[in-house]
Amino acid sequence: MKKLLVALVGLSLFVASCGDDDATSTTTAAPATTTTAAPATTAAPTTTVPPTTTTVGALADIVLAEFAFTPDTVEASAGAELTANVTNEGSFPHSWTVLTAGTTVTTADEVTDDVIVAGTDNLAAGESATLTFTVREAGSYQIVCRIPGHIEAGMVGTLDVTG
Ligand SMILES: [Cu+2]
Repeated sequence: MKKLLVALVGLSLFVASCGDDDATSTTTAAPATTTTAAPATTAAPTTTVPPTTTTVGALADIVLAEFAFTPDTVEASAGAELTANVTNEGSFPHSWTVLTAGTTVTTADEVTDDVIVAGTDNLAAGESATLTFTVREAGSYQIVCRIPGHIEAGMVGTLDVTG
């Protein structure tokens, strides 16, 4: 009896699959597994540590502290608008200043207006700023903190722009 039922089910599946359209496969693609985030159930604030390298389509979160940028390397596409949300989580003032391609400085004195592509003001401890800019040419751009002494202390990074 069970055997017969299985056979019938098999037959009906066969009939169903040989339906109206024999030109195209009848195996319809399963709906893509939805990756919608489940409603947040965690109450704790997320304090995710940014990776050391961030790929930037449009947005980068940059943290300034003594004496480093996190992440220290940012990747972007030439011609794409970049928005950097820069927060000084350190105790001293800091800046996040992108220099022109080919410019490499070793002290803040060398960071003159003509070598700055974009940069925040000097941000006091706890301050943040949003910087929106577009780099049109591919290349490697040095990022520095222009507070005197901070480049020497290690506050340098790189903006890698790919064409
Ligand atoms: Cu600094």
